[in-house]
Amino acid sequence: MQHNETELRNAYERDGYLVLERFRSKADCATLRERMTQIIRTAANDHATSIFEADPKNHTCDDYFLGSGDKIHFFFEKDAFDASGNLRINREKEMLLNKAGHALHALDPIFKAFSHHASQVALVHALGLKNPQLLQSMYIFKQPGIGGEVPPHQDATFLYTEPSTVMGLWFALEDAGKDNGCLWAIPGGHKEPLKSKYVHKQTGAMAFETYDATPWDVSRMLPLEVPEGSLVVLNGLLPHMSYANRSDKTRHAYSIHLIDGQAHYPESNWLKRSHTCVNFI
Ligand SMILES: O=C(O)CCC(=O)C(=O)O
Repeated sequence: MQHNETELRNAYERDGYLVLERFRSKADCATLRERMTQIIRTAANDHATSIFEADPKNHTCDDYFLGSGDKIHFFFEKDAFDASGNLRINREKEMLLNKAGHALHALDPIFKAFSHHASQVALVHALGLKNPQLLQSMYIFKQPGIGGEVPPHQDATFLYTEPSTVMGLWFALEDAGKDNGCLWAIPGGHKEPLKSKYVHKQTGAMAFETYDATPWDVSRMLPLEVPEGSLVVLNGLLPHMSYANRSDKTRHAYSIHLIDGQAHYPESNWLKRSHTCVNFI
């Protein structure tokens, strides 16, 4: 690794995130973007029309979402449709998607190779994961004009271990700035407790268990504007968000989430660990 490991770990522990500019090459980013286009075109017969909503008030929890842990499923942007469910704008399918997930890292060889890059394996070990396991992957499109806001949240709401070990690796596959919906985060906010958990109830239904309903103070969020190829590492307890993309620019990102295999992974997580969890080597 080019960076000093102790400095990286100290900064990660202090701030709850790291921004590593141009961690991956432009060629690697282009390979992933092109591969995603191919996957979408090959899946043209996939008629599912689930819409992804990140807002906890309307969070997507249909069977298509809950069954996506070991598949590559596609989710549309809410603003692509009108109130009657008809397409509002005339664009190719690939320009209407919100995200694809959640097993790209396990099912597609190109995404698998990108995800397991040796530099990332070294990094997560340096940051303290003893037995890193790769659990889920998402390709996030943040489409021009309709890319929706991702409200402030902690990733440990959606993936939790005891103790909390979740770590997100978010790769900017294109330049991400304030205009096209870059990430924002509260430095040091990972030291605050988890506000809610998305749990699979014994009834089979999904629900948010809320421990603190106070909204995050968005005035404490800093923009993480990064050039293409940059990696943002996010502690699972770090409050972060992204605003809507109202620009005419795309802002593709690829995000993977890891846990430490030494920690307990409760069965109440929406994602079944047995499905796609792989050693991060
Ligand atoms: O890419 C985005 O806009 C948000 C991503 C995010 O919040 C996440 O990966 O946890």
